[in-house]
Amino acid sequence: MDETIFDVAVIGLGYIGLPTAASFAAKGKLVAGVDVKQSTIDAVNRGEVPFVEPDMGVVVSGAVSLGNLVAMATVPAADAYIIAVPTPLAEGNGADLSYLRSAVEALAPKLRGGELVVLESTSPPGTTERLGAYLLELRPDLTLDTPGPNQVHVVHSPERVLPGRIMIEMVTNDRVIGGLTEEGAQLAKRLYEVICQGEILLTDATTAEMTKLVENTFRDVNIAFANELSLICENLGIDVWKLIELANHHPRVNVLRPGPGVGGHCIAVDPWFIVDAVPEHSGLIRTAREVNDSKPHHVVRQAVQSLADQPGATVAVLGLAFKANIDDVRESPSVTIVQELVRQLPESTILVVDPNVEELPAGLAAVGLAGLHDMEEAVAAADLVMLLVDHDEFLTLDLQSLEGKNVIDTKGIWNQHEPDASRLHLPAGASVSG
Ligand code: SAJ
Repeated sequence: MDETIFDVAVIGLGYIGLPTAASFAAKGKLVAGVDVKQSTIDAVNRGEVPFVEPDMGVVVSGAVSLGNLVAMATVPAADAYIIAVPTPLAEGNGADLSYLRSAVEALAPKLRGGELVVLESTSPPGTTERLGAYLLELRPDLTLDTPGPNQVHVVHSPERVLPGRIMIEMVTNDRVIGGLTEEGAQLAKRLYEVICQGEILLTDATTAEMTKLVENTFRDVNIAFANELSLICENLGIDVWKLIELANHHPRVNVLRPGPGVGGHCIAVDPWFIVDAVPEHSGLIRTAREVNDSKPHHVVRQAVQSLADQPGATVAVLGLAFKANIDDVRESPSVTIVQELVRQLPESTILVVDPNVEELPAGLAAVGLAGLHDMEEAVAAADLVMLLVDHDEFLTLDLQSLEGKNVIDTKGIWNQHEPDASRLHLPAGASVSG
């Protein structure tokens, strides 16, 4: 029997690969989704999304039931390969490219010549060129830049969608495509036009890699400014939320929001790839990273100080995910904060609440926490309530329940100066610090 040749094979069915695969399949392409995790393969083939992301369920289940999306463990033959595997931080601030190497090793034997290979994973400058070189090492019969039947087109097209808005941004965001060759970039443009309504901008591969890193670094540096302001304001005894609200009335000022630190697998990671590439000129970027990384420890210090004369106090921690209304706990500052609280407040009971997270991450189970708690019950039992994530559910908390308790509101959602928070007047007796 002839082997099926898929239109697109997406390698890695995570937060980016799965919605990408489903979006192509929804547009009528025959798509293979490849993953190393059997539970992910089984979930997708049942039409289910194995994580929380708005609007993705209906697209995945529709694509699977139409027969356009099939998940599998091995890479099949395809006309286009999209690599969407993790590129996490390695020792010494570089990227761990081992998943990428495995993906290239898995697809190399399938190439017949003429295919498009797209790297979507966020990558340090030069990675796409190295990917191409590795491909040629594995398949010396192929070529990257000599036109002909043996040419394989390698490009980088960084994913730029925002968790929580992935299905919308996958379609509406502009897309940058950097090719090792102009022809490759054009081929990739024609592919992405199938799912992307935004502008498609063509460049070289290294500029495309840097574009993605710069976007996340821009955000990191700006969040670091907000986080630094929160520390300065604490020292000056002024309200950082009010200050930012006032400053943002200026037509060219848009200060971001302070918080308990920067989480996620992108913004907390990508700036290091630039620092690693050109350390001698990355002082500002490095400092911003350090400011954001220090913020969880500052929040822990605030908590410990506020309980100095209450040994054995109960602490309710609201929010474990790395940001609002998602279930992703990767690099979450909350996880660091809870771990530190357990260590520094050994006599205290720590009650963790997160309506989006089903089970405690391993790092918290390992420090002896038993499970997750109901918001109202945890707050009722607590001497100190710490708000770490602005999940919608926490906005609905009856603020009378905070009466007489210490409150650390790192997101400013219970702050009476919030412009949209007329209902959020704190009861007498509650003290809030941000
Ligand atoms: N945060 C703040 N203050 C703010 C905004 C964010 O403390 O004013 C914190 C969040 O709470 C969270 C972290 O920063 O812990 C990151 O959240 P985010 O919403 O800024 O970004 P991510 O990591 O969910 O997604 C980013 C996006 N990049 C940009 O907006 C430039 C997204 O478009 C990328 O596709 C994604 O990284 C990625 O995968 O690289």
